[in-house]
Amino acid sequence: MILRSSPTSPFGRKIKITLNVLGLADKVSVVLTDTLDPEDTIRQQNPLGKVPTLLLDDGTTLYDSRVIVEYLDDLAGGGRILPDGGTERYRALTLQSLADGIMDAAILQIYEVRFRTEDRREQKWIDHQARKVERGISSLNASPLPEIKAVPDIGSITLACTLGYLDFRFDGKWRAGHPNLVRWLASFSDAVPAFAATEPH
Ligand SMILES: N[C@@H](CCC(=O)N[C@@H](CS)C(=O)NCC(=O)O)C(=O)O
Repeated sequence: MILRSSPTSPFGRKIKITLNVLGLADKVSVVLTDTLDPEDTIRQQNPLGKVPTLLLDDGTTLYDSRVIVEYLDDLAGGGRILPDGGTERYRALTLQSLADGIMDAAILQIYEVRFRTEDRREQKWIDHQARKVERGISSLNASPLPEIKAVPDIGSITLACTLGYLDFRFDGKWRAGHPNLVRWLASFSDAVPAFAATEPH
């Protein structure tokens, strides 16, 4: 299988960590993708031109990260990082949705700066996205956080990737005033070596 991704993508990092904790890393080669390059073949593989995109050996293409995670969990036997059912499953999926949503809001702020010249930037839009990140981080810090395990569930993996992206692009400003999350991320990093191994660069 081929994973289209980039070293900075937090959504791609979700998949790299998933592959590692499920013991599937040797079944996938990562092919570097430049989503800004109109000549990059990613646009033929995924009309949205986004990473992560997974190309299966039979020619099937899977996206986005949530679909790829489901596929890989099934491939590994099922119920490994996506709990099979009940409260645990929906807690993990909802945490994935919240952490994905924070990533989306963070990425939109970066794209506003990347795609618009300074005089055309819309501060109200940037602030609107920044408030989503702040509310998400505060609510997570105030809630019970998932137990740390060597094979974490998809909620934990996504949360770690989101915090890692905020460290990478926003100088770790989220850390101030959110000690529970800071402690949680340090424990996650200790328990899951794939987190440090996939640090964005
Ligand atoms: N919902 C998607 C989001 C993926 C996404 O936003 N990827 C970014 C990189 S982190 C991307 O490819 N951006 C290029 C673009 O929007 O054109 C997922 O879960 O995979």
